[in-house]
Amino acid sequence: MATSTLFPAEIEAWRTQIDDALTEYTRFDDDCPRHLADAIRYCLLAPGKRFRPLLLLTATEMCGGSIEGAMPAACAVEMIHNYSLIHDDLPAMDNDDFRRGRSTCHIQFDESTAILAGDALIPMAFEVLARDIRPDDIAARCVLALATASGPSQLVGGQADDLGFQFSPANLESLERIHRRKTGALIAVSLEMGAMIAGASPEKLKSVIQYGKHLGLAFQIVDDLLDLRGSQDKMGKRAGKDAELGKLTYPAVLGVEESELRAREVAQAAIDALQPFGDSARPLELLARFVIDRTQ
Ligand code: GRG
Repeated sequence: MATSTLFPAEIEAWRTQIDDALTEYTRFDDDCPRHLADAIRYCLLAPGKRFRPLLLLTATEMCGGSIEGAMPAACAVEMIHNYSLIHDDLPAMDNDDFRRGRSTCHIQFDESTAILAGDALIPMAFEVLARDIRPDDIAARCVLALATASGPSQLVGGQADDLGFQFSPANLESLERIHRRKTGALIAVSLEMGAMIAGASPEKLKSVIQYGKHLGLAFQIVDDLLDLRGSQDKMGKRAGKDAELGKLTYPAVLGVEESELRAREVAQAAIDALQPFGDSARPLELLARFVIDRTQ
């Protein structure tokens, strides 16, 4: 699964730093059982796009903050994202055997280890924020924002509705409500934390959150389109799973062409939300275009 050409070069360079920081955060003490540590590293260090941490660091830089200071939050959001992928792949949920170009956690290890690896990543994320983000009041704001975005009304609620709506009649409103929470919340909070850590003004904070909400939706529309016609080799996960599972998707509701149009429209709305940044909005504009044009 190739991940190296997805982002502009200057943003791409942060990927190695993110991977190094994640590696540091997965040096466990002797009380963490070996097979659990192996499962956590197997998933967290697998070649994902690191899209959420890259968004977070981009927001930090655009708001004048330090990349080093924001790195713990970039790792925390990737930990929550990874727990959600591990649990989503379980037989009780999407029952997937392939992700990021390799066997899913429960196939490579076993189901109970996969559940526990996902479980462990949740407190790890909050530990990293509480301990390594400075000053303490910003750490507390990050903890609250990430807990809210990954909680029962956002990430987990979106996932619950997504499972509940399988084989339901297609309806655009339900679909967008699911994806705003299941995909959009974590993307928006990545930008929010990145801006908060940089001490962004309320106006800029509002602007990146708005951008994140639109971008999350665009990301999901493209994800649905890729699932429909993407290649397993490029995506590193099985294509065609949504239809197999009877999932409510954009192409199922709007058709392919209308979904493509909607993705472009929503990505443009994301870019428009960046007005308070003027010319310095360029990096997030580029990321919005990458989301639309991505093939993995
Ligand atoms: C189990 C609480 C819980 C939530 C699961 C992650 C998820 C929610 C579902 C997976 C299926 C899906 C289509 C989710 C939408 C979000 C999404 C597109 C996830 C994949 O993110 P990428 O493409 O993955 O950024 P990589 O592997 O590159 O990090």
